[in-house]
Amino acid sequence: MFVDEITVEVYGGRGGNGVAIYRREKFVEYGGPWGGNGGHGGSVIFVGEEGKTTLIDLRYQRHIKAKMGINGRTKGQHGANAEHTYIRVPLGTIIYTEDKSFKIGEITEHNQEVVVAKGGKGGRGNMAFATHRNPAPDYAENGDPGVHRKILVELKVLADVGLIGYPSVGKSTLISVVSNAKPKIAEYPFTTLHPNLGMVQVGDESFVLADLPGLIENAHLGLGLGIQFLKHIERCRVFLHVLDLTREDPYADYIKINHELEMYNDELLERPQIVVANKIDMPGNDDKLEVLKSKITAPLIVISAHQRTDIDKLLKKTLEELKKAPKVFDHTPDYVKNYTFEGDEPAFIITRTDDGFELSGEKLRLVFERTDFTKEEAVKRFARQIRSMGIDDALRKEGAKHQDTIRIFDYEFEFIE
Ligand SMILES: Nc1nc2c(ncn2[C@@H]2O[C@H](COP(=O)(O)OP(=O)(O)OP(=O)(O)O)[C@@H](O)[C@H]2O)c(=O)[nH]1
Ligand SMILES: [Mg+2]
Repeated sequence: MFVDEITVEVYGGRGGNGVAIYRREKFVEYGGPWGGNGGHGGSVIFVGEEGKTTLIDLRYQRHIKAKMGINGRTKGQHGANAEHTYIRVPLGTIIYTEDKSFKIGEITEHNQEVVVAKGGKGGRGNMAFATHRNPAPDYAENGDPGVHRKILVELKVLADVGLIGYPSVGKSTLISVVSNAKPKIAEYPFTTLHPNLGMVQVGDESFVLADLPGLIENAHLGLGLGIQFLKHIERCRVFLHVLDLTREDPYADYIKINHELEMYNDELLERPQIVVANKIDMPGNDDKLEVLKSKITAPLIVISAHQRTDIDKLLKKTLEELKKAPKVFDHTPDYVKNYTFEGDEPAFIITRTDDGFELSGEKLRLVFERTDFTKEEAVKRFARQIRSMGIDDALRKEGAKHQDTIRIFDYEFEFIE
């Protein structure tokens, strides 16, 4: 089965906790802090895999969770960083936030990596907090939570050259004789239900060819296999427009298919096309061929895919056009570079509740998550940290009074003046 769009949930691993531990040795009178840092959580990383052509694997893993970092230990030993979780995806995979408002990344090359959910940083152990003023801190940080989000994963097949044309004109037959691809071939329309990719070798050069499902009139409106496959031709730099000489009016077919391309995305008409008149082995079609020759200005190559007539000529011409053709980029705007929580969001948000105030915000959450609330010293440190963020002043400005309840995530405090 072919899957080219899917939503999955990804979870970066939580960072390991730092620990608060003291040194106890026979001849050391005052043991110092000796707790190590936690290891970093693993990230979920998508990696490009040349041979893959579908996102089907993701259908069976809708929740992808990376491993947690290991907690710090005594003797100042740091916990190990968790291994990353790698998911192999086809080239041409584009990753968006669930609502598609942001593009997180795009994979166009073999072994290229895109981090889709970063793991959390490990927390610092009490050894890391020791200073002259506070040589024996009795607190450590918890690890940061990993990024958790829903992502929309979309595949737009990445091929250099795309085969387009009506059903049954011989597109699959052609890819099967020029490449390693083994598509289904049959005389009924819509034999090909999803794109097939093949590597075509021409001398010591090569290109990737895509066999696409047949198009019919009004495909751009959803007819036949329709629009869902038109997106796969958007990335091809050259089209082989296959015409079947045994059809009634191959020239009319040519016009109609080009119209479909134009209606879907008018830029597609600017891509170089080579017109491939197929099935020349079938007699009685000379008149139709003459019409094509007189009316079509694009390069025209006459072949028989079945008999392998003039295939070399076609491949040489294709390579020639490919060398001249400009690169094609995905046009979805790329916001990934400024898509971070830091900077975009306020450090904290104050909302009024029935009995007091509620605090939220990504930065505050991070400070909160790092705090080990079972340790009194850690709680005091948390209070100092949020004071330095300006939260006390802001609460006062919002009208907070002595003994008002302040809720911070699942914790409650009393406001003390
Ligand atoms: N005589 C002749 N028949 C051909 C030639 N090339 C393909 N065919 C036949 O045409 C029929 C359709 O071929 P396919 O390769 O499946 O056509 P397609 O364009 O991939 O069709 P869809 O996948 O339905 O879009 C098959 O019966 C082929 O054997 C050719 O050069 N000569
Ligand atoms: Mg086919």
